[in-house]
Amino acid sequence: MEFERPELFDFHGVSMTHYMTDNWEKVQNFKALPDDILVATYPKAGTTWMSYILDLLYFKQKDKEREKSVAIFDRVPFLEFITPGFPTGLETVESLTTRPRLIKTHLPIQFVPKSFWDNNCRMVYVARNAKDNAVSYYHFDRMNMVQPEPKDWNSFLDRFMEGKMVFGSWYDHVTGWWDKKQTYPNLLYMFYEDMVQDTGRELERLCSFLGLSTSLEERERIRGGVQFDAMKANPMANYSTDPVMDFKVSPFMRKGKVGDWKSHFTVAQNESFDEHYKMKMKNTTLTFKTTI
Ligand code: PPS
Repeated sequence: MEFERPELFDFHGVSMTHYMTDNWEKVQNFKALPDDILVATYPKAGTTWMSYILDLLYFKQKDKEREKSVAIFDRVPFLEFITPGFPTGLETVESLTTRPRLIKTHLPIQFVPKSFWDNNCRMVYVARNAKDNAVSYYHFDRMNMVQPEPKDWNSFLDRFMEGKMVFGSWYDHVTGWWDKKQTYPNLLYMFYEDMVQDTGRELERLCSFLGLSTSLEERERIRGGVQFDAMKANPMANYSTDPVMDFKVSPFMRKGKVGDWKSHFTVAQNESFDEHYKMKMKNTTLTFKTTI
């Protein structure tokens, strides 16, 4: 099947593509259940990693078949996604028979459907430092045929700084969710860098937020299964079964590192990025590690 790269357009003040907005009304009217768990991220911040961790925490013991034959994007559907040739994200959510439903979104805070708030649903947000996030997004847009054409790295980085990316500005996204966390206790805000640095500790934090009592042994088993190399080799987790992705250009599970930005940013790009970053992030208490 041939896929068409979309154009970006302004959607209520956020850059989007029609693959993320064509189902808008239905997405906005989505009826969340009180035990639904929303996995929210800016694209390329660790969504798949968190999704897979949650899936193993809830279903590994109960459903061995799922582990072998159901891809992560069918276990944790992408709520707003709508692309010809696929069931919509919403249809996939509605076909889930297991509980709790784990639901993925990249929506900025102001676009989250109201019923998630009305039902006081639990949400896990994962944030990743801007530089690695931009690099990962660039390679993703190169290999994903339903994303806008990324062109060259330099112009992509300029566009990232301007917030002209699918799902808008990284700066607005991470700070918007951070601000929400201050008043909504059912939101756990996690960092990709912390997960890389100490996956076991972050797993424990996650379990405590979810009220799951897992043994150390069980958490260790999960930790082993969600390591980068294990997920990269796992066809149910590595997106190799998704036809919109061209693995000849780049794998989905690319490097999984903190600090890969150093092999992409020139000295000049780094300086202007840092200056712009300071200005954009001057009013927030949110901070990131760019190396560990
Ligand atoms: S998407 O398309 O928005 O859902 O992508 P997302 O899953 O958010 O991000 C993909 C990046 O996360 C890395 N990744 C991991 N890193 C470390 N450990 C594990 N287990 C892991 N799983 C996914 C993946 O490699 C992408 O980052 P880059 O830097 O491109 O390698």
